[in-house]
Amino acid sequence: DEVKITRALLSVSDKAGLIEFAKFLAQHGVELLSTGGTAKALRAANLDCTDVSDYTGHPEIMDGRVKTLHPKVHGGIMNVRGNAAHEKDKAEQGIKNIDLVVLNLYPFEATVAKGSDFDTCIENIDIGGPSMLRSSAKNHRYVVISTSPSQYPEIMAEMAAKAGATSLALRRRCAAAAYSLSAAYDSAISSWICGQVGKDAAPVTARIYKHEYPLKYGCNPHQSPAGIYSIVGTPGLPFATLNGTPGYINLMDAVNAWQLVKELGAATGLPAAASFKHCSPAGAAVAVPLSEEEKAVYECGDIAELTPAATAYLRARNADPMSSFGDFAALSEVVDEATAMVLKREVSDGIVAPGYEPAALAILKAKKGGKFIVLQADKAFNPPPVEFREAYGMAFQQARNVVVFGDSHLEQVKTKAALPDAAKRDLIVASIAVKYTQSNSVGYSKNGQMVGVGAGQQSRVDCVKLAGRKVEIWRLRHHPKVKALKFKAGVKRQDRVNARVRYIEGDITASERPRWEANFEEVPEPLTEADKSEFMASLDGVALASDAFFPFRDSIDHASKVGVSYIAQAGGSVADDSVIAAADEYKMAMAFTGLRLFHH
Ligand code: 93A
Repeated sequence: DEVKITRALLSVSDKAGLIEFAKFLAQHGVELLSTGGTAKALRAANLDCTDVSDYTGHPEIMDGRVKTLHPKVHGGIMNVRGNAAHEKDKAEQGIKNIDLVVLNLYPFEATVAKGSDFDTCIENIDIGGPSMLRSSAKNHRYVVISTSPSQYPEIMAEMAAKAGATSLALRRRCAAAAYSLSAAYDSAISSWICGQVGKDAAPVTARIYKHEYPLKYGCNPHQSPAGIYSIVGTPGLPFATLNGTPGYINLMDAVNAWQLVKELGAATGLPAAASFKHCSPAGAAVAVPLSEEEKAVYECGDIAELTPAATAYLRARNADPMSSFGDFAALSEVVDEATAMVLKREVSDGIVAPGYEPAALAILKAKKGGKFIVLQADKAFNPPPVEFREAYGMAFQQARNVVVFGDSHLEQVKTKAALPDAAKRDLIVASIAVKYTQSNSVGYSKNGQMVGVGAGQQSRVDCVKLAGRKVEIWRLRHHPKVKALKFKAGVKRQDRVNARVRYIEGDITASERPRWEANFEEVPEPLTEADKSEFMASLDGVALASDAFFPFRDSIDHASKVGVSYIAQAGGSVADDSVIAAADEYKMAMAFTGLRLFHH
């Protein structure tokens, strides 16, 4: 299985490592054949080589478009050594064995990425390189095909150990790498040229993924292998990892959370933040300054300077701080020190943002014993307009949901009550949040902040109720009795959050009670049903967005219990008239957006 290398053809665009490798080959008595630019580089380093054109007896023509496309090249690569007929052809045509092909291709992807014009991109489609790559990979029984400088050390090590020969195992690995490169190269060309001829062109029938890094596992520890791939022919991944090791669900959260804050920031002109759990937001918000009461309720009165970014995250985290435990955070703006300080004391898995001030990055890197995940999003990243995903052996294709929710979606007000301009911001916040929430989803917002997100329910009204319960808890956290709770020193932040929720819920069991009471200096008086309903009755001005139409009026009835005054929903149900009548009964303003925002 070992084949000694006697003659090599070198033809590389990326000349990294070339000279060292060629010197090694020369020292092992390998004859070097080479194309124009590569030969020049070898000779400049005092290495002897034969021009391919001297070997073939045919000059490079047409500006190098035809230089290695010759039977003496491909016959030298592809002949079956020892085959009588092939040996006869070789002798008659003056063909010599080529046992090693060292090449890398014209940098097509880099040329496209630079924004080069059409003709320049076309000129950078390599033809001769992939042809030699394919012939030598096919004949790897005898030939080594090296397509990347990263392979040179391995090849040199084998040759050194085997007196100038290589093993079949190495040649087969190299062939596999070569065909993968060839597929990826053609895929990049195909994606680019399909884009050039417009969306009516034949659909892209195959996408090639490039392995970027492995993941510990997928959704669960027994789901391995797992990894992250970029799409060949695109500029790469949207996030750079600055700290920690993101997992599968972290990255799914980051993908959703980053899009949400990017859109929310752009739609409102304010810094935006999100707090994600299991691919849905527990909260999202824009930087509307916090009142003194909100600062007290959100336990952030001690922070000297609340910057807009810190304010946005505090609001996002405080929609539903019980659910936000161990969240993945996202910021639309550069993370400053104040935001990092807020995150520092929360239990959180990671963050994605377009940048980090050095002091903020240092704080975040130290979090979680150094394991806090910090991702830097590329603001200019522009994913392909069509996306694919695989499930159970099927690939699904759809156009990305690129619609940008804004004022224009709030023009069709169907109710007697008009939609005040001040309410539009909150409906935009809620609508963009549900756009990135697993369906069915609804979201309630107030003061530029989500105050209840309902995700992934099979029925819409359940979603309205579930999220409505979160609004109630959020609201009752402002009740004087809740604000007056006296926690013992040493009770952790998240334990205070959870104990308050149980206080508000009120259904504490006898066996739960002693442990719950142990949180407090003074055991609090119960928060009665009368306390709750009186306090809830004073809540109004809440905005509600739904990711699709309401099929019955029951959702409106339930929404009325948690202060909803404004609604944005798709419309288009057979029950629209009765849903509008219900909104009118409660004096709510309701806009039909004409836009369904299911998300999976
Ligand atoms: O223009 S080509 O498609 N025609 C060819 O016959 C050919 N042979 C090798 N491009 C061709 N190559 C490519 O030239 C190689 O794949 C390599 O990328 C590059 C090396 O050219 P040079 O040695 O002149 O720098």
